[in-house]
Amino acid sequence: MKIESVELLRVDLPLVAPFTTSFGTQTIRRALLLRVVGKAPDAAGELVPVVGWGECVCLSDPYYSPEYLDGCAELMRRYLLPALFAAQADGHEITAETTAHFLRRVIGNPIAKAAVEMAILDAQLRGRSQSLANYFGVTRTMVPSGVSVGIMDTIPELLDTVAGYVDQGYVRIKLKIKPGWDLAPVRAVRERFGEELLLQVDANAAYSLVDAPLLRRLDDYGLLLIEQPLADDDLYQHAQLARMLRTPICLDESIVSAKSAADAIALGAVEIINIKPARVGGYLEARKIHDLAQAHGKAVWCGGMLETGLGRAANAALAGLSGFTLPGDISASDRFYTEDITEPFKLEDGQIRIPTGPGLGVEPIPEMLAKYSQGSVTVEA
Ligand code: OSB
Ligand code: MG
Repeated sequence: MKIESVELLRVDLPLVAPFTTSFGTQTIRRALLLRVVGKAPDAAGELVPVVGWGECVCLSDPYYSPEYLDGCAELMRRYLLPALFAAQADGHEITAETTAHFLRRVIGNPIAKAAVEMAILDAQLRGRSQSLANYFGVTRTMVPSGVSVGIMDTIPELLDTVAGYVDQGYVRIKLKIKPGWDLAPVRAVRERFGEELLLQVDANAAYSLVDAPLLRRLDDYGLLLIEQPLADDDLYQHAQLARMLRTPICLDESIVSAKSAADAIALGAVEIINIKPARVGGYLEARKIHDLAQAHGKAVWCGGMLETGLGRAANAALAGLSGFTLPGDISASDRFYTEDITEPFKLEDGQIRIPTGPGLGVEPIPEMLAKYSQGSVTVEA
């Protein structure tokens, strides 16, 4: 496509309730959106004006991953967008498929790079009136919806919260755990909701291998998986832990690319992969990991990063691929927000509908953007 400008929009969305993980508490979603303006080929190859949207799902602080939101905006403005514009000025064609290549000089920073690629992919698909689901070859219309439940002050509060989600129809519950909040909440939820509840836990790297005896006690509760028990770079230790537990190990933070996924599989460090497109540099790399995992007989599911409707739409499309055999953290918009910036995603019989319109199939509602805006800057090509 031909990019003319990229607008970076900061939006603050209040959360319906604080969300606590082993690495901190969030009460607001500081979001960063990208609006790419330019021209892209339509189905007949004629250049037509397009607008594409991307969402940078990085968190405010570098406590989940090394990137942080304001740093992403700065990186885009100073490095990523200039690199793309320079490639374009040199006569190169910028497409979603070539974006990662033109950003390769910048080391790391997958979440920021993913957001740029997402906006270009949306613009490109809108040009030719193709949905993201169709681009992925997805034929499913709905994906099962799970919910990630934060750490609470008390067990009764947790049970009430989980009961609310179960009543709404969520088909899988994920409990955030940390040392001191692990066996008791898992036991309580199992006792209250029974053996049939699809239940899993996420430690966000809060344990180390000396905790293996404690983690082994989770084996009694029939969990689908334990997500990221050890540190991001503890691949070898995860492989050792896997041999001590019956609960399958799922990796989130450790999987930053298809290469790291291949390494983790080869090492025996992972049985199930949480695919978060941003964490691995974008939706195209995410699809590669899906394909790789499927070839190795490993299940994958789509993780979440408290996305607005933009990221949620794209995640739903990706999760329609056949290897996504476990419910993802793709909840309804009202799991986190009273008002989303797009038409809200609703739970329908425990599922989320995959958008069918061109590109992401959703776009920000101007009034919502205006209401929650924290300002924007435009970078011209
Ligand atoms: O580890 O999966 C995680 C949210 C922010 C950062 C990391 C994680 C999460 C979640 C929430 O668990 C998933 C969601 O968006 O529903
Ligand atoms: Mg996780």
